[in-house]
Amino acid sequence: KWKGEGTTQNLESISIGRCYDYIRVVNPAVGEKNCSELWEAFINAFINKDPCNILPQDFELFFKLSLHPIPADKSLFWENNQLLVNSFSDRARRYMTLGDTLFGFFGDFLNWCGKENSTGLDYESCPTAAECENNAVDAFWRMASMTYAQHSSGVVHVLLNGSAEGGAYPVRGFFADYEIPYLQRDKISQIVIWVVDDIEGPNIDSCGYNTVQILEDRLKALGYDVTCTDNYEPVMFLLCLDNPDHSKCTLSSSAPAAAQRGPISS
Ligand code: ENP
Repeated sequence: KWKGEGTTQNLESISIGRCYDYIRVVNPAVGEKNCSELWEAFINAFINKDPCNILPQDFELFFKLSLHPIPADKSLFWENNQLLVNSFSDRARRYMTLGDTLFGFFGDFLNWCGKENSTGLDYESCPTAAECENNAVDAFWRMASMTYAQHSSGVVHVLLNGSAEGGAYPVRGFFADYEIPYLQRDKISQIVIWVVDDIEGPNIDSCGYNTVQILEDRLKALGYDVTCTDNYEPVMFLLCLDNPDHSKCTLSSSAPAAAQRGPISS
């Protein structure tokens, strides 16, 4: 019926299992959460309703129950580089992206929708954003983005892809529409932007150019202290794991000569 993929098979087991994995293994610092109650709050947001009329507020109870503190200086926003950002954040060990919070972890990479006049899930198909903006998945991520932005504090980071077609900063997107407007100015000391190109990719955007300039201007106009760095080295190191021979991946020769020559064999 719809053009999009249907609900992920075994959604209930995956979500409840992820919830327990998160509170017991990934990030026990969040304390006790009732994972079955979270699941109920989650599906009650969209089952037995018109799948094209789901609003972020429908997930309010789910977000209230799953909310936990986001450590200061650990927030990392992103666009167009999900796999890179996943390895960089290291499941909240280094940074805590939205996908590394309990509420983001719960739904990451999954798909879901209900059916009107039925308490079942639709495993056949779900509406795409083009078919209807108010679908259950987008409503969830809108509320997730707003909640995450509202609870971010200290130094806030943004990792953008300088090789993305159409620009590193999509001027319409989750970051632009559901995160920036919900950041709390008085809790945020600085916004650090990193623009990293794909190793083989074109250099479409950089700090001070095109859409990155638009982002910098927007954040400054909102009163933020903004810095921007191109091809931030720690992220380059990660990219270089998969491209060790690329010229961009040669380590600069600042190490002492003996260290560069390697171990002395005698
Ligand atoms: P995409 O299109 O690269 O990736 C979407 C994929 O990431 C989907 O598999 C989605 O799970 C999962 N995902 C994780 N976090 C988000 C998210 N936060 N979101 C939508 N999908 C998310 O990502 P986008 O659309 O550009 O969104 C990036 C935004 O996420 C940035 O604003 C960043 O700061 C934020 P699923 O369940 O849809 O399969 C908000 C919207 O964290």
